[in-house]
Amino acid sequence: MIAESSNSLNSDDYKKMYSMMLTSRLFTQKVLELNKQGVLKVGLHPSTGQEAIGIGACYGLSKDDWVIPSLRTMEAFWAKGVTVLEQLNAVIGNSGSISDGKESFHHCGYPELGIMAGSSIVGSQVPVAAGIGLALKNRNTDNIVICFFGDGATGRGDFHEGLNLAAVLNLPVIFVCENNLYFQTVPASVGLAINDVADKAVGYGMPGVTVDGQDVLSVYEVVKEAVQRARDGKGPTLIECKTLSFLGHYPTMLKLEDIRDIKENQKWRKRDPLEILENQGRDKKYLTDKDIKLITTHVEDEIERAVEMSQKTPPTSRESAFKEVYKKPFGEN
Ligand SMILES: Cc1ncc(C[n+]2csc(CCOP(=O)(O)OP(=O)(O)O)c2C)c(N)n1
Ligand SMILES: [Mg+2]
Repeated sequence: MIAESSNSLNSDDYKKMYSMMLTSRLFTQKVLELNKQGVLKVGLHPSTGQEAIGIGACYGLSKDDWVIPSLRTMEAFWAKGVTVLEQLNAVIGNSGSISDGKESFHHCGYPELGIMAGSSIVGSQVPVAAGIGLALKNRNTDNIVICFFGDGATGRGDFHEGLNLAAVLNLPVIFVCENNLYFQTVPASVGLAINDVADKAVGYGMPGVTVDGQDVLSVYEVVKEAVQRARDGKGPTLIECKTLSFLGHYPTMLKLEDIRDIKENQKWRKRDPLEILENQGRDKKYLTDKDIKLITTHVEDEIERAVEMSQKTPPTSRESAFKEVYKKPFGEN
């Protein structure tokens, strides 16, 4: 089933969603630029082209609802209230980072905002989400957890265990697959015997929905329905968002032209999630050209300020590497 966009959002919502999607787009651009200049030691797994998924899915969640991002779901952080400066400090790994520089921003957890730290092991967040769902259920809350992962993760045992457990125990979990048609360099068609990841849901006894991952309003509506189902005690849903990472897997390591079909890439770029929302906003008169200009200036300023402030933030100390870890420095008990 492909869902249609509906009308439950107002002009303010359109502006907020646009602003957060643009934050991802420009933040990524800035980090990659600083990395190229040698100012930043690391790059990132870009979500460019996929911005509608995390924003559409997380928009309107409370801080008591949980999310676990994939290595690409940058948008979940903005939607849950993390600032550009906090995320930039986390990319740099300086003392302003929530983990004191121990994690790249994809894997940072912000427990007070309901963000569970993800993991580098593809798919390992899926059974963790079932665990969070079980804890929420046992506490008799109506809170839910959204778990993001890529199409590649759906071939892992973790995926099977997590979905099976969530269905068997009727847990409040929404599984959101960012189906960007590739696992790193490998086309999904090589590792998946079916076209639609949502079809896997039937094997677990839960609803499976395919949605246009370029359309933030459609993603929002589909996830909202699944969230309500989970809050009502009706159990988990698998949602597949069709998309493409416009910049490929990790552009500072792997060149797009070496790993992707450029014609396919160009075709997808014509369905840019930001442009789609701009057009939807103009049609409804919720987002004017003046609004877009103002939002762009605001986001650019915020990123520039964050770059300046992060450069003034001290590096982590040697001692901090041994805080909150089991292993003590050599020579200590
Ligand atoms: C278990 C495991 N195998 C391999 C890797 C290396 N790796 C990192 S990202 C990635 C691709 C994952 O593809 P997908 O789940 O579709 O997510 P995408 O990167 O496309 O968003 C791979 C193979 C890993 N981190 N963990
Ligand atoms: Mg993928």
